[in-house]
Amino acid sequence: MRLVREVLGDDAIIVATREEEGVGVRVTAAIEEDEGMMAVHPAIAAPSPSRFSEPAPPDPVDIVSEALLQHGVPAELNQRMMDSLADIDARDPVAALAAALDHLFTFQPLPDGRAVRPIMLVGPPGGGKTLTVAKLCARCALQKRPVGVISTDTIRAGGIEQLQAFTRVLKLRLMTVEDPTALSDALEVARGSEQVLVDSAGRNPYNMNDMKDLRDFIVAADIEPVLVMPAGLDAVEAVEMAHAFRQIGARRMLVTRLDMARRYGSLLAAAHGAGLAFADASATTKVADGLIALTPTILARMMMPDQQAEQRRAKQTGTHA
Ligand SMILES: Nc1nc2c(ncn2[C@@H]2O[C@H](COP(=O)(O)OP(=O)(O)OP(=O)(O)O)[C@@H](O)[C@H]2O)c(=O)[nH]1
Ligand SMILES: [Mg+2]
Repeated sequence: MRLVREVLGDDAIIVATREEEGVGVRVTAAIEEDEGMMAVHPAIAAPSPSRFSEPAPPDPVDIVSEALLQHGVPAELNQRMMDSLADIDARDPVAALAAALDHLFTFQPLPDGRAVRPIMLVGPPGGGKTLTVAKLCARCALQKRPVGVISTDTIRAGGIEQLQAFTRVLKLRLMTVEDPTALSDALEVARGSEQVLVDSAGRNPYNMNDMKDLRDFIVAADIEPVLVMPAGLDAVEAVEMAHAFRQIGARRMLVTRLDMARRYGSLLAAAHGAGLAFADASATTKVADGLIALTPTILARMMMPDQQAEQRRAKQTGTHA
């Protein structure tokens, strides 16, 4: 009370006090108006606003704008996302970001059950193709769905053995093929499976021979190439890579290493720039922890984890962030 009176004068009254974890005690105080003033101006009969009252909660759109900058979303895409928020009445920042993502991107997670076409994981070296195949195999094996697994990675030393280590544990037969004709034969063998997954060797998107070799595998049968794109690349580089893989037929992008990067701007830029749909996301090296089927809300939550924690805390304590 002494502190409050020092600041607001002798007419000050304490309206509310509340203990806040890690902060101390928050005191809301007001200055009492005299009776005559209240009678003349009924509008101020309510407790007058105080210099210590709760600040207005921040605008969700401002929080999204801040997040897009932090994620290094390139300026033009950033502007488009912000423009798309103009007509949206967002309740909270995650909902606002999800709405912008929904407006500008397509989300098509890989099938959890039967897949119509075999899926070939393609992409730059080291992006996470083999680990992704292992995760998809494990998902099928857990659901007791018959799965066909083929590796075309006879290029890198140890490429086959790496996948074999997983298929052995899952008691799956791994077929290995060296050329497009052999792939076509292996796909015939795996025809009865609910899903057929094909691993491929890492390819340099800027090397024409590399990309031609890969295209030869893709056109050998009715295969869907899915680009595996790691987070953490330069945004312009990611867009150019995505374009190169789109040219050989990729329409979806599975993003990896989300646990190893803090900025997802390059992934948004790649998907938007090359017109690829988001499929699933990988955020762990653990095969058993699998993949995350992306939706606008899930991606928005992943882009604003602090915001999520803050909202949960606010719900529990009844405060605004
Ligand atoms: N932390 C983390 N590591 C990942 C993730 N995905 C893949 N990795 C790791 O990245 C490395 C490369 O993964 P691979 O699956 O071998 O990548 P690849 O695309 O098959 O590589 P190449 O066949 O050499 O082109 C491995 O050490 C993986 O464990 C992920 O989501 N998070
Ligand atoms: Mg590999």
